[in-house]
Amino acid sequence: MSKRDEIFALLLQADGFFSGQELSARVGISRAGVWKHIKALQAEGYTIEAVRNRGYRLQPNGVRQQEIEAYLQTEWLGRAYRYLPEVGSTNIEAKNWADGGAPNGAVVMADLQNQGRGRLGRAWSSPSGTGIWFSVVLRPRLEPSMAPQISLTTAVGVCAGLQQLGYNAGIKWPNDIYIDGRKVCGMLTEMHGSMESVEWVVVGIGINCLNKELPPEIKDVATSLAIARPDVPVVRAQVAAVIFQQLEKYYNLLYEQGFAEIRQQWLTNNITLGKRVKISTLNETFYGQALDMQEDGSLLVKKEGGDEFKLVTGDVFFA
Ligand code: BTX
Repeated sequence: MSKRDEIFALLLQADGFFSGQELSARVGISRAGVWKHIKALQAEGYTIEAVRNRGYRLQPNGVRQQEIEAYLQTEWLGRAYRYLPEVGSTNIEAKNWADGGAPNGAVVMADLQNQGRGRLGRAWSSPSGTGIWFSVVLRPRLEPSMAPQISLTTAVGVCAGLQQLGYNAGIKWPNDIYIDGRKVCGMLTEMHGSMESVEWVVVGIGINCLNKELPPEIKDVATSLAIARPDVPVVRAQVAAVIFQQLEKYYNLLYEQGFAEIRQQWLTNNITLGKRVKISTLNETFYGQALDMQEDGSLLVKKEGGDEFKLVTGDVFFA
């Protein structure tokens, strides 16, 4: 544990103020050194009161490991955990960690991504102090052709977690999570392996939590938990831990029982089927009606005035 993590852990456990002198003695650095770390934690977005003769008092509102663990009930997902105050993209960090031997269920979490990525090279807005931006390393025993099942299972898990927390969440094919017709969460799944077997999958998940406002370019299509339900206080560490638990539950179900039950859950919670949609693939754009999500994860669409179309990759818009 770094000195900063030690200071953080002591402040987190303290019931009220913790004296600067005692922090300095317990961690084994000078009081000026303690102050330097307090400033750094404040710069990460933590509210830490500093009061003469009393010491420091922390308001835990972040996503460091100790905060997550206070809520975490999983067996394997999120038990190996790396927190980075700022990173380019957690998916890139997680892929590097996966290559270096990260265990199944390892999580990389950031407070801020300065190059958060969406699908097809798009950008994912990930400002500090607002969301949970994380990537999970999975080592499933699956054939590469079954990778879409991981993405759909992820959507089912995140949706279940948000519903458990009281949000009216639904899934837009394949794996965006919507509340009130707006996107609250996106996912980016990346895979590494041979033709026969998957070595690792990195699932990157971004959920807007505390944002009161969203950037102009997405504010009409996106939302956050705080915007969706201003009446519910949002604790990011709790949101993350609940979602970790639901993800673990549904990944276990996928591995133990196959895709059929996951598909049922997806169908129950989807907001896509039956709707008029605009489909955009690399080759064409057309309108139609979303009919079904099939056993292989594809979306069956009835083209307007035309045939049925099996969508494997592409974007779906409500039309
Ligand atoms: P996507 O390509 O489906 O969505 C990207 C599009 O969504 C953008 O073009 C923009 O219109 C909109 N958008 C951008 N930022 C947000 C936001 N914060 N909320 C709602 N809409 C937004 C979805 O790609 C996949 C996103 C995965 C993000 C996670 S965060 C952790 C991990 N690390 C990383 O770099 N990406 C993943």
